[in-house]
Amino acid sequence: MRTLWLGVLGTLVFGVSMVACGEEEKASTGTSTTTSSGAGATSGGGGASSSSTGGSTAGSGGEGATGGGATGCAAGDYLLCDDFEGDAPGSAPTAKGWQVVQNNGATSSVDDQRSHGGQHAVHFVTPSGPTVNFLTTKAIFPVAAPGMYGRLHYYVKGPAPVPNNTGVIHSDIVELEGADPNHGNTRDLIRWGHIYNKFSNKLTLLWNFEKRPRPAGFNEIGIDDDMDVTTDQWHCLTWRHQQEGPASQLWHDGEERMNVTSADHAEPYPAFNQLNIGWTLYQSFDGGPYEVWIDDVVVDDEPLTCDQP
Ligand SMILES: [Ca+2]
Ligand SMILES: [Ca+2]
Repeated sequence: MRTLWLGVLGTLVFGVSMVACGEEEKASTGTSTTTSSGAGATSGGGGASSSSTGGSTAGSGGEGATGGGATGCAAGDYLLCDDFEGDAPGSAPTAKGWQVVQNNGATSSVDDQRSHGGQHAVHFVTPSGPTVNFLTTKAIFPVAAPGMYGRLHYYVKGPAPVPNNTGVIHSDIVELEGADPNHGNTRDLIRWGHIYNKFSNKLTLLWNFEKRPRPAGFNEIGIDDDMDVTTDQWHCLTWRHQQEGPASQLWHDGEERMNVTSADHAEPYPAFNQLNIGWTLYQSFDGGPYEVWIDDVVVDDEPLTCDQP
């Protein structure tokens, strides 16, 4: 079922998000920022993206363990493909041009503790919230095609932290942003994320639309799913954004999540010019740090599946 979570918890979430999402906060977070050039190339950083480590659940997107054939980012023609095999363990994941944007002690370094494919994945550690913890790139934009597609594999270490003040923890795993077509200086942020709701006791998926700074009369829009995302397991996230409509679709482990796919997007989407991935969150919590691994990130102007490189 569809739940307008802001309708239920609007005061709590809205109030916290006002602080957490402020333009000022993000603008001042560049304490660990590093930049390297030329994201988005499709040349492969070391193959071997097929794997038997992914605990994929059912669904058409069945991941891992495919074996054989061309593997790794070199096997596909993508706007962006990163298996993080080109980054040394312990280093920032910048081989493909990501810029690291963090605050409050958050880290995102490549490690070999676990991976979906190959040996490496990015390990996002977020000690407390609200905290920015993103890898960002502008290098793949503008994208000429009307549709934009993405795919990544992610793993949330369990037990996931729980909210300590508010009823929820809202985190963003993929954020696309661009200039608001109707409000100068405002950035539109279209997000796929998760929301842990302590009343339902679920870590579920979320479509979220935010503007920074918020124009008068605009309230953050959020629509959540009803499935409970299991921790300590790799999952595959695939998505589509379409400016016409606008429309968005989300698949989890190959299964389309209709609750968030069919969201009524009353606001026009911007022309995207920045992609952020990671685990940025907006509330304080107990039981941290929040630890998440992301691997095998692909972005393209054509549909993507879980099992292609
Ligand atoms: Ca392509
Ligand atoms: Ca990898």
